[in-house]
Amino acid sequence: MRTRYVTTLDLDAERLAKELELSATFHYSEAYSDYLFGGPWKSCMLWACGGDSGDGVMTNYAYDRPSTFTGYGRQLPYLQELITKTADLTRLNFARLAVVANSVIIPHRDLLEFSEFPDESRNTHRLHIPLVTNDDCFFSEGNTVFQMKPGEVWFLNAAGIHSVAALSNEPRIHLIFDFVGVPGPGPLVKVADEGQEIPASRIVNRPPLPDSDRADLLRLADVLTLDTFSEVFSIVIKKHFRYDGGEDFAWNTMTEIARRCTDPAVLPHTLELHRYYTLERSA
Ligand code: YCP
Ligand code: CO
Repeated sequence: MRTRYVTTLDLDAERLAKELELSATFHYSEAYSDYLFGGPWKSCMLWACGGDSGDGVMTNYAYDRPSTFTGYGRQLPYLQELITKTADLTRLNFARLAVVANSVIIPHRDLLEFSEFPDESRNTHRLHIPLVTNDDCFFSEGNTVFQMKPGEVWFLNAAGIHSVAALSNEPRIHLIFDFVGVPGPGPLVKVADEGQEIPASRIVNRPPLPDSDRADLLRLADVLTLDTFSEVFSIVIKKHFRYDGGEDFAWNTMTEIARRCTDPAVLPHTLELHRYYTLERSA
């Protein structure tokens, strides 16, 4: 599924704020926080296979049972309405709230752990609706950095390498849908589909990374050890969102810094993480 903008929904600010306030009292899973440097990845299932809000680990749900609203989803009538009017519920496996602040996500591919799942239950299509966001939130797919605004509906290619930055303390709250990819009577979304590629107005035009900045980054080799790995990688990922360093900049640069550092454990660790986050990961 290619990344594309679908449409913009008119969010009811008042009803939304009320429900987000209530949802703040729910238990959020911190599963997948190992993908982040900075604040955790917090998620809360509103609709799930089997109906249990579960532990947030996408492979740990009852894929053999029908999906339905969870106990949390049932307490949020406005978000229920939003989910019901947006998605073809017959092919919707999950809808979750995801909250992140002050953090960057390692460039990664999702859905790798579902390779053994049967087609009828496998998550293949991912949709985002930002509910709360700000100018310091960025998404990247490959070497394209873009921003999604509140109420916009986007299909995101979760199987491609993507990354996120939420560079302030203000929480970024998205509603995230995962669908099965089997054919159905109609489209996966019930809202008017404008079917656009990433609109130019949403793309962040980053200046090319100056050579001197690249040299500065490579000198992080002087301080890179396993203990400082997160900090160094986080600096590299932040650079990717502000400057265009070319295709696969974050992983290439981190690997090059690891190659230059004195701790011999760092390079194999980097290569292993690269494999895990972008190539191969079993359930
Ligand atoms: C997902 N993507 O499939 C994960 C969540 C970050 C990476 C955390 O939802
Ligand atoms: Co992801």
